[in-house]
Amino acid sequence: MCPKLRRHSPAGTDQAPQLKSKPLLHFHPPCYDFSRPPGDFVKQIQNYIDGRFVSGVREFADVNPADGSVIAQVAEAGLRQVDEAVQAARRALNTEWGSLAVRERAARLYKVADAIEKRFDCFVQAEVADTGKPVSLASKLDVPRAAANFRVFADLIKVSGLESFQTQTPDGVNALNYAIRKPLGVVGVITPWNLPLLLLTWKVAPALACGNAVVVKPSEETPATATLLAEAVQEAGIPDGVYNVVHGFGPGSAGEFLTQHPDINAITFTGESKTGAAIMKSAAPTLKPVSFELGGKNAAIVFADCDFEPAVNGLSEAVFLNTGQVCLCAERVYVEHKIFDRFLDALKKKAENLNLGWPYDTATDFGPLISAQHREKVLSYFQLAKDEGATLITGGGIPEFGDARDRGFYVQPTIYTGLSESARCVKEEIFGPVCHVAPFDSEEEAVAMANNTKYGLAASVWTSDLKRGHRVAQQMNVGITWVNCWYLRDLRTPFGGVGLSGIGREGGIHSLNFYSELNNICIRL
Ligand code: NAD
Ligand code: 6OD
Repeated sequence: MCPKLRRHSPAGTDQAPQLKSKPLLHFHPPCYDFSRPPGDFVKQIQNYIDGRFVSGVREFADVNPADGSVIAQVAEAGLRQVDEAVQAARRALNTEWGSLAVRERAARLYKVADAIEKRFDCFVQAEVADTGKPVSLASKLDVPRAAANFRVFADLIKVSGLESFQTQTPDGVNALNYAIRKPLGVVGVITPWNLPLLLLTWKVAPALACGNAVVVKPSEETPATATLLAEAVQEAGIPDGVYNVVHGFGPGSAGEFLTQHPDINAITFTGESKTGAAIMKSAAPTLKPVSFELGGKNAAIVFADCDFEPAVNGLSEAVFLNTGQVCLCAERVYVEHKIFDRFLDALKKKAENLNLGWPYDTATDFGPLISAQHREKVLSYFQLAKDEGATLITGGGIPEFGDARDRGFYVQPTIYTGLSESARCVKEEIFGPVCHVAPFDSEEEAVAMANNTKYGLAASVWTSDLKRGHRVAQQMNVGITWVNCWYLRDLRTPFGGVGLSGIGREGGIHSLNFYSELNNICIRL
């Protein structure tokens, strides 16, 4: 049985329900030995370089956010390990991998997707233990999306086609121009903790589809699934050195070493806006191209003519999914005056009905925050909201369970109203299960309030008037606007933000364009 499940099985108040599906008994490589004796549940998570699991310069603890227990010791990569990973990736570009036909590369990506699905329970268990997210969410979103990322980009690379132009100059010369797609080389992939496997594969799959090799640096909070992916990649026949994992932190650690490394050809990063700024600075001397998916302070606009119940349900998801730790979550909700009180009351009921359970309980729909440090940050905003004069509608504190969850990092789902548009709680990204709800009277006012931010990742608009839906969506100063839905994804669509929310777009052809160099060839006919 997976030790992360066993962790909560002793009788008494710590008892937690088991996963319904059967956990894997054994999982290789031995750094993930789930067959260790009861009680001995601390695992070793190692770096993965050139097809081998290797230690680092020191170890750090991987903590279960549900009860604060240590679930693994993680090997932190130093400069040497990062350099070895980069050199292994460079060498891999000159092996079979560098000359594989596109169709064969795609075939191996399909096999990675199959290998993820074969280990479905293991990935779910590792993701749940690392993040504290409900098992229902990891099984429905994170792990299936990881497999889908590989399949979608394998499909796309096969049909991405080449641009070509037949050229005729005024003096009668004819030429044929066509562009071929070449890999960038070695791509550094740096990812956050909120959707660890989903966001990592969202970058790794298109990078590999384009023929690159990667060195990934998952968040120090969530090292497990990136490491598990190594076995899936191996099983799929992807040569050693194409996929490497280095563990560690940002500044003065593996993250920074990667961004500074002269043999890394590009950096793709998802995380906080201020980290993006630091990475840009450290990648500047070597002029690495960057793709940045950053923070947000997303708005939702709810018109009085919305389909009320679906809008309340949609907003409840948009605010509280993954305990509010999705970059697309709505932290600012603007509701037309005519339905303001009714809507606020309905959203409050949804918040109060969320099931704050053990992550492994299939009935749980709201887990802890990622860490003690992140909880401090979220609680400091709860205090700030009070200081700024907010009216608390629900939540605002720490729930009490009377069991080991009290040692975890839970906060209550929280709703405020009554703040001015210039309040810090309305301006700054909190990244927790909290929103501020404010009324508006006119469409113009709602659009102006929604756009009054330095961020620009996502927005949602809730209305039964289709014309208004289009009109308002087109005025949103963001990268993605949903109308009458939220986080409904088609992986072929452009994804990214404006302002402090990012640089560039990934998704579909946009990912292929970032992860490859186009070489235009002009042939005089
Ligand atoms: P973070 O920026 O603190 O860390 C992200 C990654 O960057 C981690 O792996 C971390 O170790 C690494 N890192 C930190 N400093 C670094 C440095 N100086 N050099 C190199 N690497 C460094 O972000 P987080 O706390 O893990 O994630 C939460 C943030 O991510 C929120 O702001 C959220 O909005 C954002 N996010 C954005 C998207 C998006 O698609 N736009 C998606 C998910 C999360
Ligand atoms: O679904 C995706 O492709 C994606 N990039 C989601 C980002 C979520 C942010 O937390």
